[in-house]
Amino acid sequence: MALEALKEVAKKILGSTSIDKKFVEDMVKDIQRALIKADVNIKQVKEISEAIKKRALSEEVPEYFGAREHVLKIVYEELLKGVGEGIEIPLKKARIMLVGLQGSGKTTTAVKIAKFFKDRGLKSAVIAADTYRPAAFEQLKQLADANNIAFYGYKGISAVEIVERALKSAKEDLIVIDTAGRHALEKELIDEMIEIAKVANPDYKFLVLDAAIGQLASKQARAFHEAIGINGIIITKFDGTAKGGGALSAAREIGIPIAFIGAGEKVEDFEKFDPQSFISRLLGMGDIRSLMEKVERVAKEEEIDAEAFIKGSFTLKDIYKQIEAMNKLGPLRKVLEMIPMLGLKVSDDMAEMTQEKMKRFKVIMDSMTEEELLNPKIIDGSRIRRIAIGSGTSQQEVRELLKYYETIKSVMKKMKKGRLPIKGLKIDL
Ligand SMILES: Nc1nc2c(ncn2[C@@H]2O[C@H](COP(=O)(O)OP(=O)(O)O)[C@@H](O)[C@H]2O)c(=O)[nH]1
Ligand SMILES: [Mg+2]
Repeated sequence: MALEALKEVAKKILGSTSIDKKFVEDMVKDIQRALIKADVNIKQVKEISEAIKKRALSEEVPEYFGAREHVLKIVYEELLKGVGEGIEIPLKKARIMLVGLQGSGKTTTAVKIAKFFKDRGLKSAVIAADTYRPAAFEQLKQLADANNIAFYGYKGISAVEIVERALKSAKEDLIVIDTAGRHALEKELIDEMIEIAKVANPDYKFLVLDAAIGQLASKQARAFHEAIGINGIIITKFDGTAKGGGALSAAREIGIPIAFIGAGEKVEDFEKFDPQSFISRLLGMGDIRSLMEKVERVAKEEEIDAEAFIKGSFTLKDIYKQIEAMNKLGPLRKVLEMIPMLGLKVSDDMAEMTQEKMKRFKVIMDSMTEEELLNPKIIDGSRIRRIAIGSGTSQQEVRELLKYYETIKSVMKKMKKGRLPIKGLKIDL
């Protein structure tokens, strides 16, 4: 998938040695290439990349971020603007009507939606209102049965009559109406959609769009919207195409939210569209925003002394604070994904550090004297033995902690010349 290239962009940002004009320009070009390849519409590519460039070159880096984090945040925010809103569907009684061209994925999606809400506690059902395709009835019934979803379908009557009859007997909370498509949006199809919508009075009319159509998504969505008025888009087959950006940008362009994304043939390959986590994942990171907020908050709380690093008087006490800060940040893996140096540069050694290990280190440091914490150089063999016994750990573990300290210290030294990645939090953790 072309958008995958954005992960590389994020990696480059976090791994960069300095964020200067040249870096920003190259980065913006990379982003443009990725978006264009993904079929995002050109106007939006321009808007997004210009906004990123402008902000990255002009904005002052906020106190609690380093330049890299700041630029990454800008990229994230501008991409987020580019996809627009999601849609919140409350867990209560609702009727959802699906429309879309033949083969776009309506029938599969009908069951995916029904299952999605069933998994969240609603009773759900599907209605087979496609009388156009001969096997449509069986296809939906089989899928519904396989997933324990109530199925309503009747043979020998019109689609409108099917919906009318089904709705009379269906008592489920969440009802999804699967309709027929055509190869193109023709009058007959439009008339039928309008008639069905009249008798069904759906709370949601969702257009099912095949991601593979790329830039054509915009024209198609517009046409359906004009014909019957849709209030959400479901993008399907996001797994199989490099062109998914086309459908994403179509939704934004027309101003219709994206409700769900289907990324596979299986019923489980389906998720509610959440712009923030979607973009975070495109950039290959956990939930960036919430993590950044946390980092900011913890940085403020801990007030780790930035001066100490600059002067190079980095002691075990800083490691101690670092570990405390880290505990507040939550799952280590997530933090490491986010934080540049540790995650990417210093890398594996530290990445492999488990939370458990951090706890052990803390215990070890609790058995050290103030003098040892402030001046780790004095910790010789006999002190190591004493500390190990006192903390109920092993000498090897104490040595490990000292080695960890040395590693971080040397990274800090190298960094002194550059900037501190996250001011305040310093070691970045
Ligand atoms: N890879 C992939 N295939 C899908 C997805 N959604 C639907 N399909 C496949 O697309 C084809 C057409 O789907 P169908 O639901 O029959 O489309 P309809 O004609 O609009 O009802 C089927 O082979 C589905 O298995 C998806 O998200 N990913
Ligand atoms: Mg179908």
